[in-house]
Amino acid sequence: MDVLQHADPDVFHAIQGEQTRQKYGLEMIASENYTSRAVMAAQGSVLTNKYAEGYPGRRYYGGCEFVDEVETQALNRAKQIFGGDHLNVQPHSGAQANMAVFLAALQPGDTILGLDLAHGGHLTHGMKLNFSGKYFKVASYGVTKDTHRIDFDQVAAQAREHKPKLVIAGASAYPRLFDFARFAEISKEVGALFMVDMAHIAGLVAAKLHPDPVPHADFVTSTTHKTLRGPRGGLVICKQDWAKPIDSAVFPGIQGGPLMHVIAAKAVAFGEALRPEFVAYQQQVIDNAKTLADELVRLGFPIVSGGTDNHLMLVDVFSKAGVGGKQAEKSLDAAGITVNKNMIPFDPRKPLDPSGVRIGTPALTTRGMKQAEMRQIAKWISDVLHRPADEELLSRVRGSVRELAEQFPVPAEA
Ligand code: DSN
Repeated sequence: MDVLQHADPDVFHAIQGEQTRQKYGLEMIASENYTSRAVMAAQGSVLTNKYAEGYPGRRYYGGCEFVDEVETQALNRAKQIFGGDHLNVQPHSGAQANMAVFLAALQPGDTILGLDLAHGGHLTHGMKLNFSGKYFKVASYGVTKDTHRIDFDQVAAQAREHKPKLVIAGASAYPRLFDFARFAEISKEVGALFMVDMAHIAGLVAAKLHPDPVPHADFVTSTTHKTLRGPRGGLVICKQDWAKPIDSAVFPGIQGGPLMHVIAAKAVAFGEALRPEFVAYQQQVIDNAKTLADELVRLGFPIVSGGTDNHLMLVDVFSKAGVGGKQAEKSLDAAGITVNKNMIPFDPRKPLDPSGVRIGTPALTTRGMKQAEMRQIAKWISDVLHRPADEELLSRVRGSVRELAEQFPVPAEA
């Protein structure tokens, strides 16, 4: 960073600002995490200079012997973690991983069936402005009104009615375990392919603390930067029959040169995920989420589905505190607690100012926080949400947040 300070003070200044924000605030966006310094070192390495279109041993450029080693390490380690017949670690993101599956398995105009965005689904599972919604017909399923769990009667009914070519399981805001076997059964019944987007839960799957999608799905896609705690990027795992179509869909289908520095960082993160302490970390992520959810319930906040089995929860802030998700996000941020506004299932309000906020524990758990800290944070969240415009309170909580944050260094500083 010294080099950058002298070479480009403007960019350096912005990065310093972000580093300070990450250090003194409480990062509770469920899809974010802190990578290790080793992951960042690989990502900031000379591998960013290298073009390597193709795959290990069959590249379109010379000088690929070392990047071949790196990509092979990433592939071997990912396979050790997740199993699966064939893997591709080149997707630049989770959206690219999903796009590769669509390109490999579907024709424009085919039908997909995924979780409704308003019930916790993802943009790439059929949102109308996304490629998935523009080039494919979209059918959706949701959660039940009473349990807020996936409504499998609806999944089956929608599958029978729309005869999708691809059924998708996976979510951005779903706090319960996925029953992948049941999805696979329904897909099979209607002759559909089955894809699981495990981006949010990949770390839990790696630690065997969430049911494993790999045996059940034709395709499993993921990001590498959420609970998995690697660099920003994507990954596809598929059955052997799909190996060639997936590889050609990633390159040359939707991408050119792979980001070898990111693939190196993925390899490092996969190495970390193979260590025993990674399982303890993921267990703590879940324990922290359960404690936080229980405490918020105790303080009177309705939590979607009544709690959580994973790393995140959806809190209905509007019905308890009369504050919309937009204001809740803003006031919590002013108090040093970063979350995102989020629709809750059957939300009477609009996406830009919904009834809920989504809260996750992966990043704070990486800093070493445990149940006692979660209880304290729940109290601060409750205080802020009851008096979201009280500047004096927000500033007091911000001070306390900073004191707590200082006791738990972020990996970039440790
Ligand atoms: N944007 C991510 C999330 O926050 O869940 C999903 O891609």
